[in-house]
Amino acid sequence: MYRNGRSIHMHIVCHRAGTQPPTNHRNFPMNTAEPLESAFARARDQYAALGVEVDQALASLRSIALSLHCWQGDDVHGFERKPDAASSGGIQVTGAYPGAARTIDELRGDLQKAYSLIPGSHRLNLHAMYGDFGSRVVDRDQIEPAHFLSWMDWCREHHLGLDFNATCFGHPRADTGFTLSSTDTGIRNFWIEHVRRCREIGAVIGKTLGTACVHNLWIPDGAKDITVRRHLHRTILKESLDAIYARPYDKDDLRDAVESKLFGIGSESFVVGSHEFYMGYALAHHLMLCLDLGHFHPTESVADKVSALLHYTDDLLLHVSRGVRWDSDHVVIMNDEITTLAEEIVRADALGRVRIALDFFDGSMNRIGAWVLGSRSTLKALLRALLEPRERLTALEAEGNLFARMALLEDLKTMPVGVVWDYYCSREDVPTGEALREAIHSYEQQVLARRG
Ligand code: RNT
Ligand code: ZN
Repeated sequence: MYRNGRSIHMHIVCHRAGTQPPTNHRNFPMNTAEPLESAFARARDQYAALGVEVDQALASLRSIALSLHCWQGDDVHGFERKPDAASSGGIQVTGAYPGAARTIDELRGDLQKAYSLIPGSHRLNLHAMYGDFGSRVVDRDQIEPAHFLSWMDWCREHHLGLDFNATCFGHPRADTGFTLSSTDTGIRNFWIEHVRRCREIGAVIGKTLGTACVHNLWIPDGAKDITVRRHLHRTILKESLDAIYARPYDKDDLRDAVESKLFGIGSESFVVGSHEFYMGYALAHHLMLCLDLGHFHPTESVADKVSALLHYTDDLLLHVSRGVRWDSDHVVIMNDEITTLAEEIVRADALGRVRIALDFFDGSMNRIGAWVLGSRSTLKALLRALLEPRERLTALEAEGNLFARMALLEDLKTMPVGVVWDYYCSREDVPTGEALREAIHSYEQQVLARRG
């Protein structure tokens, strides 16, 4: 069995009185005073008493592949030779923490570090602007599978599936705020060509790596102020999508997703690709709908949409993110949004029908740390959901014993999920606690600090 190219072997060294703090074989000190193995055995018994099989939960967790977004590593810059500077397209990265990746090799090194600190086997999510263009200027309507061959090789080498995204922002032809819904035929056709090529690249990626590539489409189209031609822009977007998705691909190679948004910077009053627009389009055309946790009203529950939409669509794409005020892309932490989302997926028995991608970017902290923390928080939320005594909760609800249902749900919050998590990390050969912080710190000192 492989994880990121290394063979997995379990190794737990128990604490011996009077010796150094216990470590695993990679010399990471462990968190707990009690030997992890015996703490885990007690936790397993506690869960078993509720009818929960911890080993089964861990096996399910191990099978979940998160799609890690390449754009956290360099603040959504990409590797294009840009003839001129262009607008951000409604997304903005703040923060000037040193050490952002400047080249493909640096980004790959950082990603490798991040994967080595996240338990499990995962995927990579690439944006079109991260192609291997060398020193050539390759405009977006000229990109080809050849520009992504080195990424495919890298992913194969590291046992990673690869997902893909059209990049319809950060380009002079996106400066009006409209791309696929532009009233300018030249602009619209340029972007249609770009997205068509991205789907083709995605299909090549899926076929080459033997695991379907999810191609997600998000466009920045919208306007700052009151717009009177909303219907017209949506008509144009629909026509563009029809042109883009006219070409069928084998679903084993390519899965198409479309992502809505509520508002962006510079598109506060009108977003062409709203939730209703894309939900309608995706359901009518059998595409995947992408729900980004930061793209809805603050009191709207994305979790609640899962069991509704899964009645009408085979699968869903999630962009796990954290909205704070105007920003939809803060680093994911284990908050209510993510824990209820995980619960909804697990309770609906929908792990096999949901693709989980990460989507946040923070330039104010160690970027590898941000990747790792967001990924681990997502996995931890999923683990907590997998450790729920589903049968018991279901029975209490069916009996109408609503007090007991609530009391059990409250008890679960203080069950030893942390011990199970630490055990899982140890088994997967990744550090926890202080050792994790130390691993991020030493990579910063040894690698990131050397970047100008
Ligand atoms: C923007 C969307 C989109 C982007 C990435 C970079 O609001 O969330 O998914 O974050 O494509
Ligand atoms: Zn997103």
